[in-house]
Parts: sequence; C-alpha cells; structure tokens
Amino acid sequence: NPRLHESLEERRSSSKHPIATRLFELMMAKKSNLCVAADLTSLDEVIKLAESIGPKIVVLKIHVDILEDFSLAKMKQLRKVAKAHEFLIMEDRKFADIANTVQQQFHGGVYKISEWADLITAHPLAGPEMITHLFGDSSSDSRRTCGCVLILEMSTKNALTSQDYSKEAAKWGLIASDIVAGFVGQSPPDADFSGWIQFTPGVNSASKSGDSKGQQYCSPAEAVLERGADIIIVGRGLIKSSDVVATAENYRSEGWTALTKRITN
Ligand code: BMP
Repeated sequence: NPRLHESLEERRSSSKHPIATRLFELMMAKKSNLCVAADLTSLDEVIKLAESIGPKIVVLKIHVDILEDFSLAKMKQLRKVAKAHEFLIMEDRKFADIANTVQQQFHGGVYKISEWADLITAHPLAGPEMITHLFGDSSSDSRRTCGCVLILEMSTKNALTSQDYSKEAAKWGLIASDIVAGFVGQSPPDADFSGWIQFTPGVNSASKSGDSKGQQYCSPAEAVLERGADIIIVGRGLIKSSDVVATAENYRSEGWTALTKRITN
C-alpha cells in the first residue's frame, strides 16, 4: 500500500480535502500524530486538559453528548485553545441515520456541531448518499470547514464491520473525497488513497488485555507499523494517568517515531 510509505508532504499535496491538508501540515509542524480522546464529562475539564496537552496533539476528540456542562460559550473557549495550540477538534458523534436526519443533527439541536467541529465521525451504514449529503447541499460552508471521518472498522471484539462492509464503504468514501478527510480503522482498506488519513483507536501502552467491555488495545508502534495508523487515538491510557503532560509526550514520541520509521522503510 503506497500510502504507508509516502512522505507527509507528498500526501499533503495529493489531499483533496482542506481539513486533511491542514492536518498533514499540523503533523509535520508539531511532529505529532497523536489524537487524544478527551472522554471527560465536564467541558471545563476538557478545556483544562486541552490547555495542558495542546502542544503535543494534533487532534482533540470529544463526545459532546457525555458532557454535563455543555454550552456554546464554553465550546468557543475550547476553540480558542485549539487555535492557540494548533490542533483540530473532532466530534465523535458517529452519525448513522438518513441524510435528512443527519443534516439536522449536525447543524441543529442543542450542540450545533457544525459551528465548532473540524472533523466528525460517521458510520457509512445508510449508504453513499448519506455521505455525500452529510453536511448539507453543495453551498454549505461546512464542506470546507469540516471533514468527515468514516468508520470503516471498529476496535471492539466481534465488531460487525466485516471486510466486505469496510471495502464497499471505502469505495463510497473515495467517490466523496470532497467530504471525506479520512477513516477510522484497524487496517488499510483496499480502496485506499494517500490523501486520506487513517485514525486508529484502541491504543494503550499500559494495557494489552482491553477494558473488559469489548475494547481491544494495541501499542502505538503496533497501530502505526502493523495496522496502518497515521493518527493514533488514545483515551484512558492518557486521561487516567497521573501526569497527563508526560504521558502525552510519551505517546507523541512513540507514535511519531513509528510513523517516521514506516515512511522511511
Ligand atoms: P479508550 O482509549 O479510552 O479505549 O478510548 C477510545 C476512544 O475511541 C473512545 O472515545 C471511543 O468512543 C473511540 N472509538 C473506539 O474506541 N473504537 C472505535 O472503533 C471507534 C471509536 O471512535
């Protein structure tokens, strides 16, 4: 798979999505391929975490619907931190409905995700038209300001994201390359494209056994060198640690060393 060995600069120039282009630039500038899953229930705490580990990460992933103190004013604060420390905000909403519903979930409701998310996740379950119409019609600003990350495979035991499913969905993603900036997966898809970014969750250096609720873990090096991850997603391995800054530096350094090794091999 050529994507795995191309330089980030080459991949940046073949990218068809402005958010993917930006992410390649951030990775190179910060020497980081670390995305932290800030799965905390307080947005104030998420902001604090982001202020401390901001320089080490390229993406901060959140689940807006687990926050107990959500407000758009606080999201604006988080956006300021993201701008100051230069990282992207990914809302891991895993949109999975018909396009007409998803558009309303993305733009409306309490969270108004389209106002603050640089990246969102979506399950391709509902078919290719859900992907092409995800952000609204062709005049929607979100087509430039937000990238879709398609969930092609899940990290959990016995996930239903079979090879056939992922293969078909990857093809749809390629057709909608103005919408799709990358994908979540545990391996490179056949229909791959070097301008696409692979995000791999289920990364934890301390635990090999998973979380006893179906989650499975591998190390940063395994994610990058054996599974094709461009970006490693680390949640509890970092947020539960007693020194989050030191832990972020360890994951940044391990992830980046592995990525550099893969590219130069
Ligand atoms: P942790 O490292 O604490 O297990 O967290 C993993 C994070 O990645 C969670 O936010 C989860 O929602 C997300 N995730 C995952 O674990 N597996 C997938 O296949 C897709 C995900 O988005």
